[in-house]
Amino acid sequence: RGREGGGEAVTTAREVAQRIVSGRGLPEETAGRGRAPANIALVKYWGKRDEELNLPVTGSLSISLGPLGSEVEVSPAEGPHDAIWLNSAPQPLTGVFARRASAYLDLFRPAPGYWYEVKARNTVPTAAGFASSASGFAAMARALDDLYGWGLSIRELSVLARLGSGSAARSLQDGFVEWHAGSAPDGMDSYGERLPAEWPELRMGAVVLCAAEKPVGSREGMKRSVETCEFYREWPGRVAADLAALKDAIARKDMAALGTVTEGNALAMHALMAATRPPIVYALPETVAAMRTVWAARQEGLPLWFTMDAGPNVKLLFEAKDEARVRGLFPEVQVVAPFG
Ligand code: 2P0
Repeated sequence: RGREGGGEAVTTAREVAQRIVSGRGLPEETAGRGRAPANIALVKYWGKRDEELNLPVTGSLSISLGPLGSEVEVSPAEGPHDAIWLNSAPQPLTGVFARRASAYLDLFRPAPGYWYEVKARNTVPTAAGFASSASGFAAMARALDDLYGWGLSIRELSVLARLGSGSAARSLQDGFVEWHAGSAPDGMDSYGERLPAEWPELRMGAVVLCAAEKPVGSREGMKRSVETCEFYREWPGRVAADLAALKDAIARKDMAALGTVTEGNALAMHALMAATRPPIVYALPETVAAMRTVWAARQEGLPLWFTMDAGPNVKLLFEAKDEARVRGLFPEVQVVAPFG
């Protein structure tokens, strides 16, 4: 897997970005602002067909977390380097956050030696266990669009956000968002699209079991799975079936069907991870205990399901009418109403 070989000219992320914004010159404003929601995948993204452009092997489908996400302000700066702030704190240029932000800004510099100041703020509680890189890059794409006055479509913004982080393609809209895998080598058909569905009673709960840094990042982990997991070939077919079942469940507002697909897809992804070499296991004893609590509660009639990402924390899925019982089981849960 990976990039097409055979002497074909490969498309770089900067080429894609410049094609989208081409001929639309210098900033129109002195500062641009953007905000974007975090998202949690119900059918997961795990594996790329192109690492430069963050093009996925499969589609995925997430739910956005409304007010929880990122806000970014970007403006041209004096230099001689970018100035990057996170939650009001200046970020060291050699740190992971500033390096990733500057690498993304490289896609949008009108000329070498053109610098930016970025002020990023996460509205996700830092320890909530909701990823912020997706909302961060989506908010950054929106802020750049505002700064330059490009007037890009949601679809174009989603492609630009994806160049920063794959899952950011799903953070341009609220509600349920499907990220189409696409098949074009330049990825112009790989973007997030909102499903025409509302589910005001739906709730997502974050249960933080461990806030420590994860042992293997998603980027490295999914690459390793594609290269070494002998079951990876089963994954695209599984995702296709799960996507179809999930969209059907959403259209019918069938909580049991949504929960069953979501929980099963997360467990299948974690099985892929475990069968990767060397193995990747994110679950802690507390993670397994939380899973068992959910299963036992479901046996007793509580409509409650979970999902997990590339870490030990658990996210719960349920409906508003069951919130008190869920809080009884998980007193520390942070509950989000994705549809406000
Ligand atoms: C997801 N994850 O669908 C899956 C589930 C983690 C587990 O998207 O390399 O940070 O920037 O494209 O988007 C996390 O991966 O990776 C992720 P890159 P990203 O939410």
